Amino acid sequence: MVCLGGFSGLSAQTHSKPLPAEQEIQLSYGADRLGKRQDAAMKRFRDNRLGAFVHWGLYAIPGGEWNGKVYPGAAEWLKAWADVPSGEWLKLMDRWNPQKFDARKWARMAREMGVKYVKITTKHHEGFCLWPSKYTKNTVEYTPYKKDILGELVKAYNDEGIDVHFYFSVMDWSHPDYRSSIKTEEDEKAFMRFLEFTDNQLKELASRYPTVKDFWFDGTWDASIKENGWWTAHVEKMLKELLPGVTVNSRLRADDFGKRHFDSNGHLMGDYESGYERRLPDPVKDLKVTRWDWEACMTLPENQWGYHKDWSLSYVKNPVEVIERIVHAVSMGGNMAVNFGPQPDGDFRREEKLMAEAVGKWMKKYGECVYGCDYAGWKKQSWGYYTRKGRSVYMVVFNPPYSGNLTVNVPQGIKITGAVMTGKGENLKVTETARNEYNVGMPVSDPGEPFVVRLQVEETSGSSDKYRDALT
Ligand code: H76
Repeated sequence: MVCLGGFSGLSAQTHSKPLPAEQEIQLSYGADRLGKRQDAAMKRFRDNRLGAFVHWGLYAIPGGEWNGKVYPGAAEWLKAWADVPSGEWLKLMDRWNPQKFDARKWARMAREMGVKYVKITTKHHEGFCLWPSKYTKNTVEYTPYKKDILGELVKAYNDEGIDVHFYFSVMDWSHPDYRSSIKTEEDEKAFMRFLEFTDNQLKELASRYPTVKDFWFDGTWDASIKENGWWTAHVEKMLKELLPGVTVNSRLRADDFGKRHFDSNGHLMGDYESGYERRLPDPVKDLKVTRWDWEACMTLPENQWGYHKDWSLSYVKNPVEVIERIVHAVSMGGNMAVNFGPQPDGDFRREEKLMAEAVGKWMKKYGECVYGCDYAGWKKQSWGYYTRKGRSVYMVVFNPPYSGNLTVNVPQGIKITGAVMTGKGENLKVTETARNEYNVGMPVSDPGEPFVVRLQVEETSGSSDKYRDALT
């Protein structure tokens, strides 16, 4: 049932060029739309830009350690690393009693960090549900804590104006009917029962928590699921009928031929691409990502999503590195979800609290270069990244050059008429240095942190439509 080959699912976002329309293959379960969704719900998803991911489940209790041995792999996969049978793993439920859990505190922390949405693991691969599902006993209801964690979180985040997204693993290591591959008629029958069980759980989530804005599917890489692409199309349709406007990630989807994320004609399935896990597209070479919506997600250590007690096992990113990844994603038209793995007692580890605080402080000052922003269409410079919102183009400076001159190459027909430090209002010196090239001077005193310059931009009469589009 454990499919470690599953990690290959992460590289499935490889994208082949779409075929000329007349050569396209007829698909029953391929993309049902070309190009980005432009409705209000999708715009909101996109404009939010910064989100948090929360991985919380039974795996937080052992925190990467089983029978005295600490496993360096991802803590939420410990059941697989230590080869723990389901019956034994689920005994952790007797110890699920997070006395420090306070949903309102979590929501305040998210607000302080400046995230506009939170993606919560409703059920990870282990099969333990954070809501009292009536379709299984592996839920919070049958723990000493008893209460509906998911319900409390949805309410608390929504009360703070934060959108809630649901992470849901289709692969379920604790369900007797789950199959990673189908070899016999018996397997087939069991797996069809499992798909029905999954439909029921999803319908249950949609009706119990109707404010949910997004479903982010994971654990969809096994052969059994790829061979049933029809079911992934059905789930997308079912959720959209139940919850108008809801968004669904590409990772859910497989087409008639088991092709994932992008269908056999090269068109994105689902509403946004979701393969950038712990990595980002190259800012120069991978501009194709600006043609569709996408969301990346990142961990602070190299690869820990659930709580792991030993963070000395790998490098841990500092707040500036987190901020740089957020801006990098936005500069290429993507979202970023920064992960948290709460402790078994319901509190957050110190490192995560400090990170959230530092990111929040920066976002308060400079967040206008993130929220509602998009790819600017300007040539990348080594000092950092561009983002844009309507007529404002932002320079987000991470590496000021030794010269103190920030080079800006503008597209044909664009003129820079001013440059202002975001947060401070200081005007920066702008010098035209060549055709379509400017130098923007550094602020007088060193900001001591990544900083943001808002460019005032004008179009001259010779401006091509292409760049007019980039500015409106
Ligand atoms: C592999 C894998 C899973 N996908 C990430 C988002 C985590 O949930 C990890 O366990």
